[in-house]
Amino acid sequence: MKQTALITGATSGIGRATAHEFAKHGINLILCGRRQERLETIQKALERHTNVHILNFDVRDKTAVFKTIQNNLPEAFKTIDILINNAGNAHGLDPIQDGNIDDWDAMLDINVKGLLYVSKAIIPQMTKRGSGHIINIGSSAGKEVYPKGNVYCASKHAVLAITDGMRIDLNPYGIKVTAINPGLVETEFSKVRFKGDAVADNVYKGYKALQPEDIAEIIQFAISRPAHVNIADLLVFPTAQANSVTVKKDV
Ligand code: NDP
Ligand code: 8X3
Repeated sequence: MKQTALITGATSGIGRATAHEFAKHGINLILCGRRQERLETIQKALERHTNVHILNFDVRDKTAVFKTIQNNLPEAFKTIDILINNAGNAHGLDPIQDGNIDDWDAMLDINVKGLLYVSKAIIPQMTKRGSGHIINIGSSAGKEVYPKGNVYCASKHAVLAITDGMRIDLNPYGIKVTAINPGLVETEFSKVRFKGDAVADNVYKGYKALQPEDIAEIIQFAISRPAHVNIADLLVFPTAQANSVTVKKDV
């Protein structure tokens, strides 16, 4: 039986790479994001390999999340075996005293509350069936706090706490819950964090950062373990990175 995965943040970076990886393995895909044109382009590219349905919603919009997931899924996509909670970003990199309140709202609303809304919309069918796999994309920023990381780090610490909480509460239902926590991955992440500022161009320079495909392969590995194996919590860095502030760069 073909499995079905719902991936949030599938229009870019880790989410898009995961969609490609899953398509290679014939997994049915529900791809979510806000950029409709990108969703359609990715759908077209992947439909050669598997069945693809696209859903356009902002994870911050509680009503849209529930309405879209409950009402806009064709019969063939209604049973979701794998949920990849990936949508998220950092917004800004400022000391707490200079932080922008809109950035704080965005990070907490998207990275934390958005993940909760999407999970809440999907968990009931998993508990009912007594099966499912939820993968939350955390970050090394959820394991440690770095200078000016304050609220982004808080949002990713929250993702890890929620992941642990889900694993405990969903344990009676046989549902796997996994946190994948990457260090520096070369995506649009820095463009979003620095709002297109030129500083974003330097984040991945002078060393080989993780590529989104590296994370996608790890996610594929996690979802393809035998039924009795759950990867609970995985931290992955580029070789050049030892922690959030230690990165060996060519000068
Ligand atoms: P990208 O910026 O490339 O991708 C972010 C994705 O999230 C996009 O598809 C975007 O889609 C989606 N998204 C953002 N805001 C919303 C929203 N309000 N509603 C719905 N979707 C949204 O970044 P990454 O691929 O790097 O990031 C993916 C995840 O990985 C994030 O949770 C990030 O925190 C985490 N991560 C990233 C690391 C990195 O170094 N890059 C390291 C560790 C973790 P759209 O704009 O179309 O809605
Ligand atoms: C993304 C990695 O170091 O920019 O979560 O916080 S970092």
